[in-house]
Amino acid sequence: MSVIIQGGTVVTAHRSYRADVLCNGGKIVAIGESLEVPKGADIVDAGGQYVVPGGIDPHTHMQLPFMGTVASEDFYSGTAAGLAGGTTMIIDFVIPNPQQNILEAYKQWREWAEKSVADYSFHVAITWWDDSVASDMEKLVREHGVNSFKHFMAYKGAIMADDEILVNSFTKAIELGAIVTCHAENGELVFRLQKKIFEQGITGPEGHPLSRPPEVEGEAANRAIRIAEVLGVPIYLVHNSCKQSLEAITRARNEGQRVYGEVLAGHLLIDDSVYRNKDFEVAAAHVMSPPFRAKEHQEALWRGLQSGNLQTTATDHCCFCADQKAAGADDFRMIPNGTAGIENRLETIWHHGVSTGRLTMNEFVAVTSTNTAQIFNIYPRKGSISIGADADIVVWDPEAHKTISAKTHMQNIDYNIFEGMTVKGCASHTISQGNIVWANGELNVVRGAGNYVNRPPFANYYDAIKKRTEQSAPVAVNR
Ligand code: DUC
Ligand code: ZN
Ligand code: ZN
Repeated sequence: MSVIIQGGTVVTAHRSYRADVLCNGGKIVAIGESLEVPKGADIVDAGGQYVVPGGIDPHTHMQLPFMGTVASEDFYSGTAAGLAGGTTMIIDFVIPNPQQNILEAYKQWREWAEKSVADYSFHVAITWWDDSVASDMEKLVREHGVNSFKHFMAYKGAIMADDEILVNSFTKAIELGAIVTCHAENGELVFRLQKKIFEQGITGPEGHPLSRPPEVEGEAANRAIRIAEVLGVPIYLVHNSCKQSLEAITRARNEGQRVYGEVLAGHLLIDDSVYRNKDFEVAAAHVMSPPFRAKEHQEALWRGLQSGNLQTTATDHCCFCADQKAAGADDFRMIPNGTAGIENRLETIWHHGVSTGRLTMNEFVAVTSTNTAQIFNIYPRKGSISIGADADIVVWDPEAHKTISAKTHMQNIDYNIFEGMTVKGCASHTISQGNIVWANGELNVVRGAGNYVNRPPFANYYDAIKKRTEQSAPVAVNR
């Protein structure tokens, strides 16, 4: 079945131009003015609208078992909600328990993800270390299309990676041609501060940001970056929420280090006053890590995107409903960490980014799709409107209005952190694998239609780094 998108303006990360786009067999097969309409093709009228590559969310946690419960959004409902908002691919996380075989965990996540309605891939977290982890990392890269490994520097006593794990894993990653990613918060300090604040009698959600100040994030960001520098591995820092981690990234990039930074739509738009809300349910609904920050950090994060020191946007979509958040009613440390957003990322970033003049339309495409595809080595199959690319496309109506609400959203969670926000600019149509799956407010998805996307290692680039390192190896003085 063919789909033709007629009369729109194609917007890529690099340019904007008038063209029709023809999709067949799940791929883009023709781009040009006044394309002939194949017999029986579905026609999408994109007059007055933009035709952009489907969004890629590089950071989601569907049905994650976490903090004694399981995230309420599964791979079916989560990828469907993504399509409703113009996100056609996610990169989720396999998070093995400490001592759990990482290949086994990967297979478990693959099974859970089979119900996805849109394409998906996985970063794999390294939560412990021994020789079997090293050899399973190798299998994941060589046989299973994984090219990124995640490290949680927080969550002491659970999934935290200490410096020894970081050094071992980063060293292995470079051998394999994989990129390393980090959740940068100093877990030791968080543990200490949580205890102190709780003992001071602050037991409610307002204790959450107090126990995870920006300095804790800045320290870990800087440490991860410097470890990566010594070992010579490219590094990607997830969910930068504050000036301190942005400064660490900016400094390293200015020195020529290959460091990438991600920012969440939530961190760009929501400040820490939410934790002081008198209603426990509202305050707890915002508990995620790193927490929302004081306003000054938001403007800095926008400037990070504008300057190119932050390259990607994500959501850290990890849903817990009020009954799950209630586990921390008497102790903020027990509130499951996580908020939603996959459905609203593109529209909130368009409204607050493009409509305010902070980002150009092309930059919008770069930070919502193309840069992620490039950093994680799936470009131009994903993140581009080009012949031969996957037909994952969004028709973007810059005039459409919408007021975001948990009452109307598709996400499987009872709260929306953007509740009441009116945005101008929304996905009128989403095309996934060449099929129209979202049109004018209606979803038409097929359970299990999503495909696993293999991400090959960065072989050539890494070979060059290894060669350079060997050439500059120190020499012992001959005495
Ligand atoms: N932060 C969250 O808020 N939830 C899931 C994991 C994480 O790092
Ligand atoms: Zn995280
Ligand atoms: Zn996360």
